[in-house]
Amino acid sequence: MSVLIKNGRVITAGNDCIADIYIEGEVIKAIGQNLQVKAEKEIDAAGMLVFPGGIDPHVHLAMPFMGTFSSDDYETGTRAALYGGTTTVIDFVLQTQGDSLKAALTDWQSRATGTAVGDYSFHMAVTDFNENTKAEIKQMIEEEGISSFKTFMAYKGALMIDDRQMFGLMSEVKKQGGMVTTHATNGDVIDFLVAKHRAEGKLSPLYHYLSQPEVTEAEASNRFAQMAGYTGCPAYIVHLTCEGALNAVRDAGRRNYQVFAETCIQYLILDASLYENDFEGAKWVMSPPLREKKDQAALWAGINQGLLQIVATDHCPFMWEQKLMGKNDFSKIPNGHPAIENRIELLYSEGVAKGKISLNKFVEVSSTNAAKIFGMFPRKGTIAVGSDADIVIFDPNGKHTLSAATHHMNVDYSGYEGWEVSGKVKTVLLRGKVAIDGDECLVEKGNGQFIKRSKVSNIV
Ligand code: DUC
Ligand code: ZN
Ligand code: ZN
Ligand code: ZN
Repeated sequence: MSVLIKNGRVITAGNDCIADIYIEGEVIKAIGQNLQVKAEKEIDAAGMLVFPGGIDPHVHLAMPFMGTFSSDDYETGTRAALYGGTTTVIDFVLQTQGDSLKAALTDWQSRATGTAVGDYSFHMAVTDFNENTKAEIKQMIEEEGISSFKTFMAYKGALMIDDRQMFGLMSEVKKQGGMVTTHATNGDVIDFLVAKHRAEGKLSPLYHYLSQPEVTEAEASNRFAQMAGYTGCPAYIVHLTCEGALNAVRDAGRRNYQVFAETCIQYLILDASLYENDFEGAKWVMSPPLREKKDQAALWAGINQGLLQIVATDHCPFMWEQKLMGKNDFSKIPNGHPAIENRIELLYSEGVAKGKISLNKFVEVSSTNAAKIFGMFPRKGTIAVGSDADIVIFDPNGKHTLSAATHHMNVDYSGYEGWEVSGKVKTVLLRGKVAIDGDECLVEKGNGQFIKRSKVSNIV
């Protein structure tokens, strides 16, 4: 199959020009003005923005968590991602403590293989670092194409590792050419505050927020960054939400440590006032919680200063029925919110259209940097000859309203109900195939490929 996309405004991290893109099979064969080629399919993209398929490196599909499972599986989650202009996602395999990394990987593969509609990869979450796990790191990187190792500094019990394990893991991962990532909040302090609030009978979603103050994240981010600096291990902080944590990253940079960081779309545009709406606030119970307006300003600045390289989602949807598990106790509300489908349109609308970030920066943080940091560049993350033809055709004037009634995520509410966005994902190509055409999804369950990733190159 060959496709010619004509006359679009082609935006990459470093370019912005009107051009045609010629695709043969799964990859881009030529880019230029007035290309004289015959293709089996022509798409007129005049007046449209054309940019690389989004990469969301932080999603949780069909994840066992807090006694339930996140409600999007690989089929519904990656399909919704495609509708929203995201062609590749990276999910987290969670090791079961006492068990091997390989066993967890096999489990996750069984849920994703033959199910995903869009492309996907895995991070490996190490929840029990010991001599056996240590021996598996090299194999994960070299044989499985999994070069990033996620850790939790909170969720004591099933997920959290202590600093001794963190240090050991960083030392080994550095040696093998990988990266350590973390959920950077101080689990012990959070557990103290959760217990205190529960003992005082303070049980509404607001107390989820008040149990994870900024200091819990700033402290853990700094501790993680310092350990990364000392061990020399490339490091990455997921879902960074606040000014204090951003300053920990800034300090690490001043010491020439290699600490990358991601924020998520919700932290840029929503704030903690949403927790004041009684149990309605459960829609935004996620960890870390939403923060303050001053943090939003810090995060936008952090993007433009290059301190935050990626805007992801931490997509982890739960049905309202599942959220109700915590009706009488905030600590039992499954943590997470749905955004996999909304990220690109919200970032364009709130970021580019409102003049907070440039179009090139938008492409960088929604796609290119994730491909570079996580070892998929230049196959993914750009529009270039030889790259996978993962392409979004976007109508910058496609105003519409976000709603659970029209979204494709398997969740019965929207965190953005009634939100007006100023642009719309119109057509999406995944490896040369038209996957989304307006309201239609033209690719099937099983179309998504597992993307093996390379060692960490250290270049962004
Ligand atoms: N935070 C969430 O909100 N959900 C999943 C895991 C996490 O760290
Ligand atoms: Zn997390
Ligand atoms: Zn997460
Ligand atoms: Zn939309």
